[in-house]
Amino acid sequence: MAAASCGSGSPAATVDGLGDLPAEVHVLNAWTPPTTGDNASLYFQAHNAGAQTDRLVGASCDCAFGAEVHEMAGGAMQPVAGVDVPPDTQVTFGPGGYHVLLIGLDGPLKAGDFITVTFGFELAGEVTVDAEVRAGAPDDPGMASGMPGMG
Ligand SMILES: [Cu+2]
Repeated sequence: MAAASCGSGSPAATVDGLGDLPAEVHVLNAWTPPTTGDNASLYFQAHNAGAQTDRLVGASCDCAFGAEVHEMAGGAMQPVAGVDVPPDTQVTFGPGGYHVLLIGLDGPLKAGDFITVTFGFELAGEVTVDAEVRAGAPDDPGMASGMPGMG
């Protein structure tokens, strides 16, 4: 799988009105905990290799009815319009912070499965990666108690 390797993304798009400056964002290390529920939080890093601040504005997955960009604020999650990714910067979308919520899953997500997720960036356009369904990740508060790694 190439999902965790920088430089494996889609070809760079051109920024309108900015000449040939490339807009290039890589999504790295995308994963989600296993679930039998309707929704799942998706975590990843977004690396902006371009010269302009880009912005994550949406996502989609064939595995789910919809997806929203969320943040955790005061212990509750809420939708946000977008998340800026400055140039030459890697922004972490992780447990307790920004994440993408997959809404209305078609079926259970089992450890070891991969789901294909397409992210929408304002400048870079669509970036598609395979996200791993990963049990017992050490930084996942939902898995921290009770269930040591299943794999
Ligand atoms: Cu959320």
